Amino acid sequence: MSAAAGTPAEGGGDRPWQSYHTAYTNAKAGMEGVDKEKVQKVIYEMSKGSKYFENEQRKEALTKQKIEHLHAQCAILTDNDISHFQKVAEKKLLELEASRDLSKIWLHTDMDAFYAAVETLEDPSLKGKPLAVGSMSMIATASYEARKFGVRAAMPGFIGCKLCPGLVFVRPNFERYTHYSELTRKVFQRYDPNFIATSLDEAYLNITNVCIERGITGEEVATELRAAIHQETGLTCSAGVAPNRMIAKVCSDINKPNGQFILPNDREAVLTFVSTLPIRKIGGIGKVTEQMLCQVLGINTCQEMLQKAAFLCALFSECSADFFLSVGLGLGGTETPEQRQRKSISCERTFTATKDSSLLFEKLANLAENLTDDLQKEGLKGKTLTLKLKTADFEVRTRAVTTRGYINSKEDILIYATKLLKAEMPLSLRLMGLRMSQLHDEKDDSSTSTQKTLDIFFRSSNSNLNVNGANGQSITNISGQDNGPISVTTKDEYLVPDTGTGASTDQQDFFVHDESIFIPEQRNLVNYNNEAVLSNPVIGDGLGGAKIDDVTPSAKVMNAEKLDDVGQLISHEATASSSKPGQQLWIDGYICSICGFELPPGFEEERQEHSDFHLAESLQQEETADSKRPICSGRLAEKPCSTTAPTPKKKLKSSKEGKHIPIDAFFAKCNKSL
Ligand code: DCP
Ligand code: CA
Ligand code: CA
Repeated sequence: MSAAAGTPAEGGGDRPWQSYHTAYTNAKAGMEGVDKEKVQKVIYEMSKGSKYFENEQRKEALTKQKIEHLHAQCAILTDNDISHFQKVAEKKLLELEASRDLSKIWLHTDMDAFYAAVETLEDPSLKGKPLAVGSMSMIATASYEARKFGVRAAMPGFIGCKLCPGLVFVRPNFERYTHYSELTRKVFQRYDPNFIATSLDEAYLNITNVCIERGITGEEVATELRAAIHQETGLTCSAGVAPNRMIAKVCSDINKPNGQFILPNDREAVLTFVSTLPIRKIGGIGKVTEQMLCQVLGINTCQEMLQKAAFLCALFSECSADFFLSVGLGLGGTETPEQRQRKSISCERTFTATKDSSLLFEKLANLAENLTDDLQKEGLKGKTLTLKLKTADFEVRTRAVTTRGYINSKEDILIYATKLLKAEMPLSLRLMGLRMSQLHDEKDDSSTSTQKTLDIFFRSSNSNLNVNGANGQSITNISGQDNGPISVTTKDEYLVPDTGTGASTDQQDFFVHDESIFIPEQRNLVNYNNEAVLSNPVIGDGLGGAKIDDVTPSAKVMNAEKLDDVGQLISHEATASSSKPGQQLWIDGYICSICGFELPPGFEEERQEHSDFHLAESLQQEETADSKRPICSGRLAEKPCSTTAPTPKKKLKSSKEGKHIPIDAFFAKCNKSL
């Protein structure tokens, strides 16, 4: 096996930026004509020497290591091994083919330049301007006008300014986005009451019944649904229709913005579609996976997975190989996933940094009230209460208490939350959040007696919060006067990383694969319909519909368990073991340890971008602190960093009818950017 053509030169040479690939250089819709090399050069030069840059290099080195290891694994495969795995692969392909279901029609919809479009709708003077929603540290999204310059989501604003001197900035307003998101969901509801919302601006709808009942095609549903969304919101979206969700999502990107692409429920059409489809277009295949498959096995398109099926089975875990082979066959989820049990309910607020303790306790009381309302509305109680704090210096801390009984009253929540907050005082905060996890339906709750012991403990002023800070976290039993057993979990994001686990975890992640790099989409779609996205809009941290790639290699979640005073096992909330600045982990496998944003494990690419966002955030903080000068000064023409005030809502006109890109041109374009 040899490395695929186009492997970037290693780090050096006349043009070092050519080997510098970050999330920012990966083209999004609307970035087709962008001079990729110019963008790469600007990004390289502006981030060289920074923490972000170092981290990118570290990630690059890890990927290289992974690739080398795979090469070595390939080299030791004997002819016998290969023929064995060929048989394994053939059997697997037959099984997968037998599972092909062409009876369902799925529609994936994705709003166009969502935050930017909402802001333009609210302030029509922004129309036609290169617009970035976000700040100098982080761009949440860019208008299509700005994308022409290479400006895109997850990029620090100061780099955006350099690429596009006339870039106009608008601060994000998440309440607005949630409002518009809810309007779109009302429309989705009409077509599929069990629609799956995967972010504020995206959803999957099973439109099989609508098509049958009304005797209309998937194409007609897509046209009608997009018109209805425009009618209700004044915003445009794009849609894809296909026999399964995996392909439907790819299709919704083809004629973006304000377009749609329909793939018929026909096996040949699906196979033809995947025969030229670049693997990176598949949700779950991010930069690292792409590089590995391309450089080790020469796989660029989905169909090439089939040609290399034996090697995929030989080199990867069964679960990963299954996923790759399904991609090659163009298979994806067709059944509506079971409604997943909600894992937690949370709320958080960002505010201007303050150290006024009475103000902070007042905010805490409001949060407790909101959390109580949400819990009671759903008839839930919880056992683990987590207090999340973001200090004025952007340090994120979480402090959790696990009770033996279930609670949901404002009084109880506030008692525990107050105790947790008091232990941190004095400090200046810019964000507070409360989360209740280990949820239980009220009707099954029989914990009244243990609750009493907890209450007594927390009301006791002599309780001893014995917190051990090793690795930025600890799990400690706290005994109050009545020996009521509870535990407290603490975590600081900015403490010393867990050097004991770092290197080996990287290796494990790589060899195990399953949960860290590739996860089949159909196993992981979460029905967020009534879940986190609605109840926990991403307030303050700016990643409504974040896109992602591979998990930070050292990411590790530990499930701590301890025996309580009476020898009973208490399961603690999973906490992260590493806490270096910018090192963000997925608590419980789906909650960002830094901002609490929730993303199911299948969304690997989104996760990478989300991680990149946090890195960019810390980079910008450092740079700002270092230079104490406005990073964009002199570079920003026209209206830099303007913050727009809301103006009366006006309807957007649909601007792009009949401008659809033919499928071949689309993929030719994609291939060029590989
Ligand atoms: N978002 C974010 N940070 C990111 C990516 C996205 O905050 N790194 C937010 C802003 C986007 C919204 O999520 O408006 C939806 O993300 P998309 O990836 O769907 O991008 P857009 O809707 O902005 O543009 P497109 O037209 O490409 O879908
Ligand atoms: Ca979108
Ligand atoms: Ca989206």
